[in-house]
Amino acid sequence: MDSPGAPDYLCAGEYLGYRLLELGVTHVFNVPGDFNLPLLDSLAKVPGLTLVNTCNELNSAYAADGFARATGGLGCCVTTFLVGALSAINGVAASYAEEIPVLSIVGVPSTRQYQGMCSLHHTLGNAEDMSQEVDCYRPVTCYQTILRSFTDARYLIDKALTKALKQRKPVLLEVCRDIPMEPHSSFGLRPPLMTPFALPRTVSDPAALEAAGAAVQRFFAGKKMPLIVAGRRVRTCQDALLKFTSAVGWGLLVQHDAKGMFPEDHPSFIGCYFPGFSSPASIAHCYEAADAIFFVGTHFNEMNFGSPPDEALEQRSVVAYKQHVLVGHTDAFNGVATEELLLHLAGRLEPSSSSSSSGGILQLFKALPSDPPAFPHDPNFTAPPGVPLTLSYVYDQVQQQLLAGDEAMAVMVDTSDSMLRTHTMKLPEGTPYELQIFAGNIGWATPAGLGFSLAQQRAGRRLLVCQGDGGLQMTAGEIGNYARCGSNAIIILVNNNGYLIERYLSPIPESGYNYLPSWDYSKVAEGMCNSSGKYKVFKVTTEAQACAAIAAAKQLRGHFVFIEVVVDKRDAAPGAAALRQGFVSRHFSNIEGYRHLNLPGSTNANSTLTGGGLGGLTDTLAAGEVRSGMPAHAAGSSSCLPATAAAAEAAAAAAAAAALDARCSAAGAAPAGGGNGGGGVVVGETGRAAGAAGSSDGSRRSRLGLLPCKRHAEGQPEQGEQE
Ligand SMILES: Cc1ncc(C[n+]2csc(CCOP(=O)(O)OP(=O)(O)O)c2C)c(N)n1
Ligand SMILES: [Mg+2]
Repeated sequence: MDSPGAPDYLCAGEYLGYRLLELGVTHVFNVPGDFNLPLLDSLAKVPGLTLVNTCNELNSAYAADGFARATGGLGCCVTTFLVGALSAINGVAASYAEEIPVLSIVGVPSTRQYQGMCSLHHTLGNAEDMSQEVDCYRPVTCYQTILRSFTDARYLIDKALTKALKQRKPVLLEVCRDIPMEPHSSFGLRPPLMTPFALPRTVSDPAALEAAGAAVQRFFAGKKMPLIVAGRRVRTCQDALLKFTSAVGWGLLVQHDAKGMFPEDHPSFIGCYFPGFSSPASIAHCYEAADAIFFVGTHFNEMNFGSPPDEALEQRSVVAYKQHVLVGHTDAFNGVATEELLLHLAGRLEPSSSSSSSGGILQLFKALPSDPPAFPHDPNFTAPPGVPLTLSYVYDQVQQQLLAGDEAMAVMVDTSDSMLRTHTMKLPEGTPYELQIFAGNIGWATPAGLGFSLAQQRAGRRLLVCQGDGGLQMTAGEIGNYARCGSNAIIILVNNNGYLIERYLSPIPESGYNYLPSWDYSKVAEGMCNSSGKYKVFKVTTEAQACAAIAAAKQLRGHFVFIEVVVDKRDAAPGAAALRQGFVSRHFSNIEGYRHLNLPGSTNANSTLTGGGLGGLTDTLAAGEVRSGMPAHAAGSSSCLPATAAAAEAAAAAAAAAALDARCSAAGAAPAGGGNGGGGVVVGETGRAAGAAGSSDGSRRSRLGLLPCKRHAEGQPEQGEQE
C-alpha cells in the first residue's frame, strides 16, 4: 500500500492509453493472453478508452486498420507474445502495404525472462533468442521497439506513435509483462497533465519546391487536354487537391483506391479510372485523350492501374509522390511534399488560361455518349415476386435507397466480384469509400468494418460493408461483435456459392478449389448475434425481397443489419469476360499443362478468344446479368466439373466473350485485358540534389544513370524516410 502523501503516479499502460485517446483512438482491438494481461488491465483504467475483444488476432489487426481509415489517424491492436502476434501479422502487413498507420502492441515476457535463458510457452523453443517476433515484424512495420524499463518507456511510446503517424505505416511496440501496471514518476502525476503530442510536419525544401513548381508550370504550359489522376495517397491532402483542382479547373479521375477522396459532384470530377477491369468507356476515352496528366498521390500497381507506366506515358505526365515529383521523362525533384506542391501550384497556374485548356477534357467528356447506368435498372420497374436476384439490382437499390437517402454513409468493399461493380457507385459528397485493393486479402472488410463503424458512428455516419461469402468464411467471427458493440453498420453478404473471382480467373473455373462448404449465412449471423444488442438479419433471393430488406435497413437506423443476398454463382460483374481474357492469356495460356484447354492467347488457339473453359460463367459473361432460372447452387449444384466438361463449354464461352469484347470495342473501351499497354517500368533513382532542375533530353537521362524498372516502384525517398 502506498504511504500517505506519496505522489500518485501514472503507470506506463495508462500513459499509453491517454496518448491514444489524445490521438483519437477511442477503441483498441485485442485478444488477451497471459503476457498482455497487465497491459490490458492498465489500458482499461483509462476512461473513454474502449477495449474490444475480437475473435482472433487477425481480426484485431483488420479492425485496427478499419479504425485508422475511418479517422485518418491511428488504429491500435493488442495481442499476446508470438501466438497472437504471429496471427495478427498478415493484417499488419496489409496495413503496411496500404499505408495505414497501426500501432501493433504485443505483451511479451517480463524483463528478466526476456533476457534470461528460459524456455517459455509460446516461444519456438530456442531460449537464448527472444527476438523472433521482432524479426517477423521487421518487414511489415516501419519501427519496432520494446518497453523494458520505466525510465525510457515514455520516450519510446511517443517515438513509436510519431513513427507510425509520420510514415503512415504500422509499428511494433512490445511491452514486457512487468512494465505496464507499475506507477512510476516517469509517466507523471494523476490526473494526467501531459505535454500535448506534436507531430512534426513534413515541409518541403523551399528551393526544391520553387524549382519543381516552375518545372511543372513549364510542363503544362500550352497543353490543351491536361488531366488530373488522383490516387490513394491523396488521403492526407484532400483539401489541397480540391483547392488545386478548383483553381485550374481541369478534369479529374480517381483511381479506385482513391474513390471517395474527391467530391464526385465537383465540376471537374469525371469518374473512377479502373483500367483492365470495367472503367466505363467514356472514362477510358478521356484518359487516352489527355495530352498531359498530373498523377497525384497515385500508386501504380496492376490492380488499380493495369500495366506500369511506360515511357510514352511518362513523357506526358507529372507524378507527385509523397516527397518527390517527377516531371516528364527526365526531371526529378526531391524534398517536395505533395500537399505543398498542390497549394504552391494552385496559386501559380492562371485559372483563366488553364480553364480554357482544361475545357478540352471536360468538354470532350460532356460530348461523349453517356455510359450505360452503373447498375442497369429501370426505376419504374416493379419486380414481380419470385424474380431471381442479380447483384446489379442489389447495388442499384443500394444506390437509390441508401446512398440517395438523408443518412450519411460510408462504403467498404471486400476483395470480391463486388469490387468490380462498386467503383461506378455515385457517392454523395463526403462519403468515404474503402477497399484493400492492393494487399487484397479476402475477409478483411468484415472485421475492418467493425473498426471503421465504431470510429465513425459517433459522428453519425453509417457503414455499408459489401462482403463476399468466401471472404466471410475467413473472418465471420466478428459478426457478433457488430451487435454486441452497438454498431449500426449494414453488411451485404453476397452468397454466390464460393469464389466467383477465382472462377473467372482460373484456367479451369469449375475446379473444386473454388467451392466452399455451403453455410446458411443468415442463420450463422443470427446465431452469432444471439439476441445481444439491436440487430436484424435478412435473407433475400428475389428482387422484391432485396428491395424490401434494403428499405428496412434504411429505417432501422440504430440497428446492425445483415442481409444475405443469394445470387446465381455465374452472376459476374460486367467486364468479367474481358478481365478473364486478359488474365488467362497473360498468365496461363502458354503453360504446357493447360495447352489442351486452348486458353485465350495460347499459341494453339486459332483465335484469341478460343477455349478457356469458362465453365458456368458463360451466359452471365455474355449478358452481364442472369435473368432466368434458379440460382445454380439453389438447385443444389456446387459442381466441380472435370476439365473436359469445362472445355466442352469453351465454344459457347468464346462466343460470349467475343460478344462482350465487341461491345467494348464499339464503345471505344480499352482492349480486353486493358491497361496502358505493355513495356517495362521506366526510369530509375531520383537521388538528385534537391532543387536541381533537369533537362529533358535523353543524354541527360543516361548521364543521371536512370535505369529501367525502379522509378515508379515507389522511389527511394519514401524508403529513406524509414531511417
Ligand atoms: C487471404 C486471401 N486468400 C486468398 C485470396 C485469393 N482470392 C482472391 S478473390 C477470392 C475469392 C473471393 O470469394 P468471395 O469472397 O466469395 O467473393 P466473390 O468473388 O465470390 O464475389 C480468393 C480466394 C485472397 N485474395 N486473399
Ligand atoms: Mg463468393
